[in-house]
Amino acid sequence: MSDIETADIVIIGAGFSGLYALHKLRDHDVICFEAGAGVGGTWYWNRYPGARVDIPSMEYSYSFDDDLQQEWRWPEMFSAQPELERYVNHVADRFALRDRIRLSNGVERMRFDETANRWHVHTVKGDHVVCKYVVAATGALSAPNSPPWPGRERFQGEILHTAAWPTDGIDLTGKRVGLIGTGSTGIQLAPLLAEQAEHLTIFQRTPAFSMPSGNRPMDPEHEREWKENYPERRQKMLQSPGVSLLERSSVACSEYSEEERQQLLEEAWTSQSAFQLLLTFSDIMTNKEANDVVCEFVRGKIRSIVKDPATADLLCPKTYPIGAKRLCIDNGYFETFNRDNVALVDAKSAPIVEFTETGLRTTEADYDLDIVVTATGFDAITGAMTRIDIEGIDGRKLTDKWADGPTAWLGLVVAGFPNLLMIHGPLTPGAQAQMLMVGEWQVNLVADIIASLERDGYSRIDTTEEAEGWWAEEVDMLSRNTLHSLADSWYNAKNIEGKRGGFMIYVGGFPRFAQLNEEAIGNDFKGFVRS
Ligand code: NA7
Repeated sequence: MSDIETADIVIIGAGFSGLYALHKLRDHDVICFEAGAGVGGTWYWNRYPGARVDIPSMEYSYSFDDDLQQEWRWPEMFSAQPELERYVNHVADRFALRDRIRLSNGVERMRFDETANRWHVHTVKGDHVVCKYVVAATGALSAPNSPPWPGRERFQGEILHTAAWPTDGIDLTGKRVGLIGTGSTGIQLAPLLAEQAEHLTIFQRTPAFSMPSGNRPMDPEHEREWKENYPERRQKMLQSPGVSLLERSSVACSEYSEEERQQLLEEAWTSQSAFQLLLTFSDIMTNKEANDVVCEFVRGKIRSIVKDPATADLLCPKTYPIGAKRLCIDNGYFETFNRDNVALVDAKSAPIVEFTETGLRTTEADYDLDIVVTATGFDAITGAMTRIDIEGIDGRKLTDKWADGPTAWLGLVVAGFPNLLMIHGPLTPGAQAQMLMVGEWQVNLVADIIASLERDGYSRIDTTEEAEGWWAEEVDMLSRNTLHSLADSWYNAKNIEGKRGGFMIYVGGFPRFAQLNEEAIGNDFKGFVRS
């Protein structure tokens, strides 16, 4: 048991947001705890073959330091995990952040002392820090989901989760591999597993919509243009709903002829800019008929790529609108099913039941496997927080408060848990906007809030259940006005059996989100309670 230490601020997580928070708040006495053995968060843990960001790297990079964005050279348009990890390590060194980061030392318990207005933060290594503020940069996709199939201990082979991939990799030569999960992760990984393994069996519960990433080596002209115009482009990004420079159509699908629609969709498909497809018509996310046109276009692509008609049909999503959950971006996923050593199993009609000694059992058959890779996603958005034992005012636990779903004013502060400020908390834009820049923006907001509290002599910032209710209503209203709620996914907690909660992502676009935050702060901290 170590001594009790004090600090102004504890930051949880040394991912992209946590690192920037450390830099931004460096004039305070700050300690950053990180569960991983290295910095990078998502880009530290998700080191499976094929892991790659689905947003162009000139955009998916820090904007806070112009020298950094001018000097850094991204070798590819969409960076792979090793490059993102190299970048984040460079940032940690360049801005001298490492001496305040404690690696392999995740926070496991926190309690708010309401008399002293201090958080007591306890870590897995026994550190105990008493601090004024906690900035939770815990990540939206950082608590891996491992479905509780029985029999894990009797399986003679190896079970891996994509978010905890061995740092020195794994040799799949000559192995029979099972891959469970066909979301963004499974879809990135499958082609590489198929190339290495003797045989690959892919267990699919729900087929996913995916489009080609168009990744390629960095085009020097593209890089030069960006670097010459970085400030204006970053500004323009912050003015767009998804914090991106993708072109949004202002024309509804019905205004085009069938021929024009197909031509526009074809252009988007081959545009080499991921997600452009979802912006082809103005009403894709609000009008089911418009959405159906895009769905059918993608199903047509799948049928044209995959040679076996039965496999192609099984790979075609038919039960939810495209874009209602994150569109996947792939490098040859559907082509993988034309290989002789790849098989697709329908884990919807015959769900996985258990691990056996030699592999996996579904309700219909046994599969002999040497390695099972679970690409089964995350206890997203709330999991990283609820896996910490957090106790607020009157001994109330965050897990109890959020038992039916998360609440938070502006997605930032939870009533009864003062001085705990969340980056990418529930009910914020999350994956509906470019997370790196939204993270920077939220960190700046948090720094302003802390500065103003200190300046005005407050020692506590909280919110009310009433304000949480306003925000819940805003988030709910926005999602109900779109087709987002028509899919089960990590956006609405329906990816995990038994998890409760409504739609957890703010889909009103970043500019509106930012404006509402700024108005609340500017309006004498409306919805907050300072004391
Ligand atoms: P996702 O998108 O949540 O995908 C997880 C996949 O695992 C998905 O295909 C799930 O099927 C499948 N899954 C989960 N539980 C089971 C069980 N019990 N049986 C069979 N299949 C299961 O996670 P990813 O890691 O791929 O991507 C997360 C985000 O990272 C992504 O959205 C991007 O923003 C980057 P389901 O669809 O639930 O039927």
